[in-house]
Amino acid sequence: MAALEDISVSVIRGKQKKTAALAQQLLDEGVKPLDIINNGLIIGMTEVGVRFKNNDMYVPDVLMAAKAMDVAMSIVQPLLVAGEMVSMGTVLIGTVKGDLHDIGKNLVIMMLKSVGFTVVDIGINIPPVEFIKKAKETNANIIGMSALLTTTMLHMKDVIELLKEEGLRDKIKVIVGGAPVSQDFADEITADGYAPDAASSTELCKRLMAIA
Ligand code: B1M
Repeated sequence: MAALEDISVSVIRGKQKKTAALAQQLLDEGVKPLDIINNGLIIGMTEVGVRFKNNDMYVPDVLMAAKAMDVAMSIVQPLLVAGEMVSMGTVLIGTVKGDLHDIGKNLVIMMLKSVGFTVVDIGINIPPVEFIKKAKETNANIIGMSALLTTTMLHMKDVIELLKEEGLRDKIKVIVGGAPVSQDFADEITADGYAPDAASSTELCKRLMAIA
């Protein structure tokens, strides 16, 4: 029997093959995909964040851990979204200009998909104009922006300003998140909502779509 702790440790150690094998084993043993993510993979990645901050892990180790997490996600994620769900709305999501961090964004995407939102992932390092262009193309109900750097989070305001200029501000809701982002910052830039983590982003989007 594998334990969720085993997969957390495997992510921390950046073991791709082992993490993938453990994900499959846990699934085979009947552990729910969401449990594997929340109580295994995320716990591991959170610890990676703490160790990186304390200089107990360095960039290459962190990249290996992120890769191990990605590999396991590719096994677990399809099972989360499986099932016939009516779309709750379209969320366009990306990491803002100058920012390459996507682990948190990808978790948010996975969670949103798992509860039935259609999610359009436009990737990382996305300039404001691209957010607006893609939102128009996909008829997005919500634009979600992620930022992990105190320097790049400032671009979130630019997207909101551009939405206003395009006359779209009252048609498209805006949510923001990422480690340096806070409710105060979201209020300051007049975003419609802030989610501190992937799980609460689903509740926020449901609320904004008036589903919850
Ligand atoms: Co970077 N990095 N990094 N990094 N990195 C941080 C963010 C940092 C805090 C580390 C530190 O110094 N302690 C620091 C930022 C400091 C600051 O701005 N105040 C930092 C730095 C400085 C840098 C570089 C500048 C380092 C360098 O090159 N000198 C560089 C910048 C590159 C760039 O973006 N231009 C850089 C590079 C990298 C890697 C490439 C090595 C790698 C990213 C790999 C990848 O994403 N594919 C990396 C990583 C992994 C981290 C840490 C260790 C972990 C981030 C992470 O994935 N956390 C991070 C340290 C830390 O956070 N303690 C750090 C796990 C993830 C699940 O959490 O992303 O917060 P998070 O997402 C959460 C919530 O925030 C929320 O839900 C998620 C899940 O619960 N959320 C949302 C996120 N987005 C949301 C959107 C929403 C709603 C909720 O709605 C739309």
